[in-house]
Amino acid sequence: MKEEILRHLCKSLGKDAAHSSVHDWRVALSLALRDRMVDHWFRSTRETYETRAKRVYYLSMEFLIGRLVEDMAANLGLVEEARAALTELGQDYDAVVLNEPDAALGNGGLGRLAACFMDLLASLGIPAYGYGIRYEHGLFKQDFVDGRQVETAETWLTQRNPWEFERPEVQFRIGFGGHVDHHDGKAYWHPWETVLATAYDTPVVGWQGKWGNTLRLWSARPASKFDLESFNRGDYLAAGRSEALARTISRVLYPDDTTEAGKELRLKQEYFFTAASIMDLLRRFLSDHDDIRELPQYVAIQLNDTHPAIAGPELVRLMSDEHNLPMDEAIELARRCLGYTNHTLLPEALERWHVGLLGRVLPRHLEIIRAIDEDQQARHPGSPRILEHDHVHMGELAFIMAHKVNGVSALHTELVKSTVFSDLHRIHPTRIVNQTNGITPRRWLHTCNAPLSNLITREIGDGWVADLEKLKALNQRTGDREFLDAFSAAKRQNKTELADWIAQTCGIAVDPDAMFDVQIKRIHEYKRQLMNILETVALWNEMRDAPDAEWTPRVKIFGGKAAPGYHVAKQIIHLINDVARVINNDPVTGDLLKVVFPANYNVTMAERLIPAADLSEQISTAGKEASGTGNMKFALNGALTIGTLDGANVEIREHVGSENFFLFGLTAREVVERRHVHGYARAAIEASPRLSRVLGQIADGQFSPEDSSRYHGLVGGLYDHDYFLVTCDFDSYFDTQRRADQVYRNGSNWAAMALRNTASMGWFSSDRTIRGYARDIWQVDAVDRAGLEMTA
Ligand code: 9GP
Repeated sequence: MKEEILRHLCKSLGKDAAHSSVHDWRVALSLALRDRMVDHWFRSTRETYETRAKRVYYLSMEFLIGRLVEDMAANLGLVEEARAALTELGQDYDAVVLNEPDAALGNGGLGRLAACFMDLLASLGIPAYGYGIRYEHGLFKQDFVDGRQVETAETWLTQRNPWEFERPEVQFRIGFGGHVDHHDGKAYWHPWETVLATAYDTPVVGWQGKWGNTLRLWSARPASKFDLESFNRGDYLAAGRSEALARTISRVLYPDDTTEAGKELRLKQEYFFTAASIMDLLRRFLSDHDDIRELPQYVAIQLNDTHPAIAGPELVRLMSDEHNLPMDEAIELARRCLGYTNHTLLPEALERWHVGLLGRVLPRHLEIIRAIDEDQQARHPGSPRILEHDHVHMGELAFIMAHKVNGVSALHTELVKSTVFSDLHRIHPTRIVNQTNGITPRRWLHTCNAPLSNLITREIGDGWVADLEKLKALNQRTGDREFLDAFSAAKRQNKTELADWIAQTCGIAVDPDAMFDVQIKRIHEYKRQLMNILETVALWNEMRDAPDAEWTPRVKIFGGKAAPGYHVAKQIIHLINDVARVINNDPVTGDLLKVVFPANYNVTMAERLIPAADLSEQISTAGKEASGTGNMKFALNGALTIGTLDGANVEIREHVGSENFFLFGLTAREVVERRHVHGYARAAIEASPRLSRVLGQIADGQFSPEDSSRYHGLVGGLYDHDYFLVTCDFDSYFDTQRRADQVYRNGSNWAAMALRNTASMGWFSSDRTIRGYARDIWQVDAVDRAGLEMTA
């Protein structure tokens, strides 16, 4: 390893060890690790061709990969070797690992799930490709200026990305706009604009390095030649225009789509990567098969949300316009290949495109969508329409074009059946299935939490890393004082490290013995960070009223970004920072209560916070969080959950036992009923002196003396249209928090409850999830090449 690192430093980077930076060492180490992956990767690809195995194609606008060095080293079993090699070379391994930029090609749960799935597909030896976009700028970087969120461009690609292989030979022409001619019973699309999709491949090797799959990300390039004539005329801008326009498509993750131009760009991004992926998989299939009718036997395509839903019409277009299949047969064949995962019920996230826009950008696809709509009507008269009120409804399109549609937790799947897709479900009663999300235990315990991971391995061996259900053995230790002490010591070590990091990055001193209460996720009204900060103020009030009473010291930790155009979410961020400033400087409460909100939450920060958390905040309005996966990561790392009966919380609670979970709040059904009660929010506030007081303080500018009316709108909104029922759940949340305080004061009881959480989370490994998809949706075999035991 040492020699390989030095060789890369010299031959690949052209650097001399004596004059190399941390960055150089990190790239050299990554290249050395990548070398070790390549053989496994080639072997896997060869085997897939030889056995003509069915391949899974996972189409996702987002892959929230995070850093890869540790992940790759762990899967290859090379962490110790890499550490030793760098140490011998006089380098600090941890600093080298931390030098890697956090690849944030995603917003949150959906993108992180896609990354976990890539790990598991490889670990289970399922031949698979992840397909997405190689964004030049991932999710924006968040800073706080006077407590306000400020966004700047993220720049992960300004340094060399050592993991990827550029494939200039793998290119597809992607058309936009133009018109469609029909003659001799055939359609001919003449796009007005064309860009090239170029592939970049990252090998993804599973646990123990036995199988390698590919994450293929597409980058946009101009299809036209460089305009030398304009350049020679001195018109340099004109010469570069087509290049700039083409590159725009893969420039940023989630462009602001509140403008028409933004909407068009987003639609082009979706079509760009979907079309390139479909063309690529068809090319691969046809290199080995003659009859396109066999496609469903060899190809399973999973649509991660509706973003790649244009895959249905694109497959139909290629099969009918280019391979001359009748349209109805093409529709049926495409359907047999496609599966669709729904990740949200929020109406604003279920995509709809105006027919004017879709017809302008993708005229042939609009015709095909009409044909699919008619085909559905002919087979099922009265079925919900894909095209309605001048819009193309991508959820309906994805549903109708998929042979299976899945929700991501038991509750969410039931709600998918009974709400957004109730009519389609009645027509196709076996199409919707559930696949509760899962997480990879490799990244989310083994790698991110060394103290706990080592303790578990000492106690029950290391089989749990591959088969998480083995953690169940720890249930026998919940009465073992010595083991509980060791378990608490591992948590304490993580908390101490986090406290040091908080002191360095936020300048706030926190006590590692206080309860670390963590809410990290996108900032959204339904996730109710607002309720958390209101509860913080209420607790602060009561601590100040009786500072000598018996309190459990708390550190409230927040992390998350608000979408740049989401005004209320940004106000919530501002409020948390304003409250933090006041509370953290209050000599009366001192160490009893601190509020910490480090900027720029990302995967790396999650890996730091989750192992150190005592309490996991999963407090969404019931019925709104499709699943959550952070909830699983926390429980696995021995945090207790305070949560509502929402998303996967329901199943987590069933697994860890209701006595080891702090439940509060209205159920999904009660939420719907409560919304029908006239003036429910005002009534709830008036019935709660505690909440009224807090809202009064915020509205009066107690936390924003420089601008006392700053939160009038936010507070007024709670009185008038508290759609997410913060007011109705507040008292029950507050009381449950105090119950958590009490239990925390009895340290060994808390530790036993936390251990039960860790021990019971085996079911939430994405091994189980991927096996479920393989069996129920893709009809492929999990070959268990990595020696993972079959638990499903
Ligand atoms: O909001 C859901 C989250 O609950 C879920 O865990 C995640 C993965 O399934 O998907 C999120 N949805 C989105 O990010 C957008 O639909």
